[in-house]
Amino acid sequence: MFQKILIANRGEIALRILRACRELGIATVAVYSDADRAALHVLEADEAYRLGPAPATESYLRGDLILDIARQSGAQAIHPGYGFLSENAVFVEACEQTPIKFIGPPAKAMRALGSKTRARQAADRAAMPRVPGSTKGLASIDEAYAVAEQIGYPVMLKAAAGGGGKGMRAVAKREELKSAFEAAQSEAERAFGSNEVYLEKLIERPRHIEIQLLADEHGHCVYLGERECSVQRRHQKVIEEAPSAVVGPDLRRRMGEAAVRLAQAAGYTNAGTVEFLLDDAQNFYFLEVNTRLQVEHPVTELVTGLDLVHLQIRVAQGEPLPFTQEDVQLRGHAIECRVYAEDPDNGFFPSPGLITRLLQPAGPGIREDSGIYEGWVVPMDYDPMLSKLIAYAPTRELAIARLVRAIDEYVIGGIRSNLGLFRRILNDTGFRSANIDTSYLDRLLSADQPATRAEEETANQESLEDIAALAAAVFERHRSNGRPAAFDRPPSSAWKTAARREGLRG
Ligand code: MV4
Repeated sequence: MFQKILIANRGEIALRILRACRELGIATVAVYSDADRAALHVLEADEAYRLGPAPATESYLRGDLILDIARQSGAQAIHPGYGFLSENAVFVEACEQTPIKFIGPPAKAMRALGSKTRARQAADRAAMPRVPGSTKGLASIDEAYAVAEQIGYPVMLKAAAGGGGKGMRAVAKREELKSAFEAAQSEAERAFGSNEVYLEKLIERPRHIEIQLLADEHGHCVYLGERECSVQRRHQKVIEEAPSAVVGPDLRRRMGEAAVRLAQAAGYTNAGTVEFLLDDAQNFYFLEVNTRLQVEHPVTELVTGLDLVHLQIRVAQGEPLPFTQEDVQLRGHAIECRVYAEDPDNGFFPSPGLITRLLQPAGPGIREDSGIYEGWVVPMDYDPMLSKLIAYAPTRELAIARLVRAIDEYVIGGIRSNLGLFRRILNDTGFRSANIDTSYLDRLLSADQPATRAEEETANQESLEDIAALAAAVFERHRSNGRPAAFDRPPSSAWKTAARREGLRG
């Protein structure tokens, strides 16, 4: 049994893992960069060790230092969270050379599923429906022409080492294939150090549905239902929910059983997610596997009543899954909003800085997984996710109502956030009727473009008001002897810059 776990992450997920450890009576070791000395995960952990300067390559990505700290502190296991080292097979192999357990799949399974062409081959062996196209890298443009001809245009070029939409190109017709192929190859080489690209048939207006898996080290694997993740912008998920409004018991079972077959064929253990595209005729196609705990895992926890982090730790200790597939029952509906320090009115520009006010929502059916506190400076060095606001209710309708209510309670002062965007999505008739696909949010956001002349004039007027407010803020700052003024919504980017400087000095 683990007595001590090192948490190789930061922010809300480090706190999420810390809480699970506390509940299981396991001591915690935090690691941090210079930008995170005052972060909540450092304050809350039993022990904390400095990794290095703010850049992730010099801190949270330093697998060598993290393993040294695990040894030094006497931790028996490392939980990687998501991002950073969580899907790094080289790091997992390094852990496998030591007595320290990586809480996640074995390196071998991670490698087998990490390459998308290899994962497509594994999907075929597991009789899992996948998008038509190649299962090996394209050796030449002539091979690309031949495959595209066979599956029919439009097609999609993808990088085998890619993920999250990077190195991806849609090709409408034969004349566009050559230049897209060459561009995709060089983009893949630059981004991933491998120029392997392959072809798929383009699925139009798909939904993005994923199946949560959990496997122990004794050959048992279960699926924990699906998550609907179609509401996204530039491959960043914005809202996730469970269950999907369009997945019934039969489709769920077929997707779930296919995902389990794939995991078992790859020797997968611990938590993992199989991503699918779902077309408007309810055909599902395997897309890729995420070999980590995901950001959106809470919606699955709420509808299954399970604690995924407890279960990850237990199966990593060698315990068998404490339940079977038949025991897994879905109940109610959960929806998650990813709250970001970014400004939807200004091209989603990141807005890190000092949090001057914080009122966090609570009450019936509300869960907030957060890593922030009043007085903390959100660093500009990492992904600016502030928290995840999750509602749970017996019905989708009531979950939406609870989220809207919670957003109204939520006050984050000093920095911009995307809370207003959620108010808009949750009140949209398309979202309310679950009429969503992967282009849904782009359509919603383009509805207010381009700005009309009248709107531009209003905007000009508002920027004059901003300048007046800024002058008042500067005056207030002087009057209050250098302490920040009590503004919840700083009116301008100049003020943001000032707040950022303030944070850097602190
Ligand atoms: C596709 C697709 C349509 N057809 N593949 C984007 C991220 C990467 N993991 C796979 N992606 C897509 N692959 C075929 N053959 C559309 C997407 C896609 C998408 C997928 C999931 C979630 C959001 C998306 C947004 C745009 C495109």
